[in-house]
Amino acid sequence: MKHLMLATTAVALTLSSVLPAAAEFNNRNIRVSNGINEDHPVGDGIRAMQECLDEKSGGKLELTAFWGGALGGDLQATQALRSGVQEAVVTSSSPLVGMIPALGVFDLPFLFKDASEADAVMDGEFGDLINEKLEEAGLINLAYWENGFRNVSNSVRPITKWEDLDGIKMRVMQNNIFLDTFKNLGANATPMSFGEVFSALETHTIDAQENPYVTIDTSKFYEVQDYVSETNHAYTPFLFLFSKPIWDTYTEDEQAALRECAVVGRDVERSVIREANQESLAKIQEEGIEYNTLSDDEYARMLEKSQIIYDKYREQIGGDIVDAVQEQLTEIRG
Ligand code: TF8
Repeated sequence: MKHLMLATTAVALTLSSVLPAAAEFNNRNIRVSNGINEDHPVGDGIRAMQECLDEKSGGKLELTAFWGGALGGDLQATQALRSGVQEAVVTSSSPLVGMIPALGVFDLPFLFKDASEADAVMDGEFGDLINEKLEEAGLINLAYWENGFRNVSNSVRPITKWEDLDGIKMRVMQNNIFLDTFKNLGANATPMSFGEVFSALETHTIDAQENPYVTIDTSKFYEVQDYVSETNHAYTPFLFLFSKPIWDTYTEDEQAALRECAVVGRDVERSVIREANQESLAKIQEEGIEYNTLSDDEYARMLEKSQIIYDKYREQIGGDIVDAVQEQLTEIRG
């Protein structure tokens, strides 16, 4: 009997080293928290990601998306990931700067000139460097999706030069770099979580906010704003974050499928959002928003005025991080 067992084990061992192991997938329900609404292009990205997961896992890995901050704001949801009580969140990097200072690099004003620069930086070595910092904080970044270039909306006047921001009560995301950038331009800036913005605009607790056109559209800010000015003052990525404590209990096959499918979703989301941006701008204008751009000279003055933020926050972000992004940008710009 003992011999038989040993022989069986030996055969099993030989077989397992010869045959590829069957892919290991368990039934997993993955809750994905979103601050934005379902008609935002992130919705398209998540549907594409799910199709990819269905194929790879035979329907075992299932995403359940929550919208409009139903599971809490970006910061709260991210904390839930770190403590292992929620699987995933699609969040802007900016509200997380307090826990991961290196993320502040993306808040440096006028860092990227266009989306292709942002893609190259996020999807390249620099993105990996930031992912390491996230992992140290208990967060696995599956991929960089797009929130996008940010523009100022308000209910007071068109912003045609930085001086027009003077005294405007403006909501900014919850970190010092954004706060200081707009204080430095003369605004009366105040940090606030995204979920509070609509009603604060509606009640005139604040006059202004800044977000990509798609968000101004899908979160209906146009209903409570009169002007949109194309400032393109920052590009914020969306991070597709996964809880590291939960991640560590998943099989290698599950992890690989999630990483690969998050990239499939990313490509769909980016392409949809880049088209939707112009459609959203047209739509909010039809809804009565007055739109303006800045002249090249005024744009250059705003950029120049904002350079002080780079020196002020270099140390907090990490000199190595700021140098690394600037080196990569120099390379890209040739
Ligand atoms: C902001 C961000 C948000 C997103 C969203 C809540 O202004 O741009 O729109 O992070 O997921 O707070």
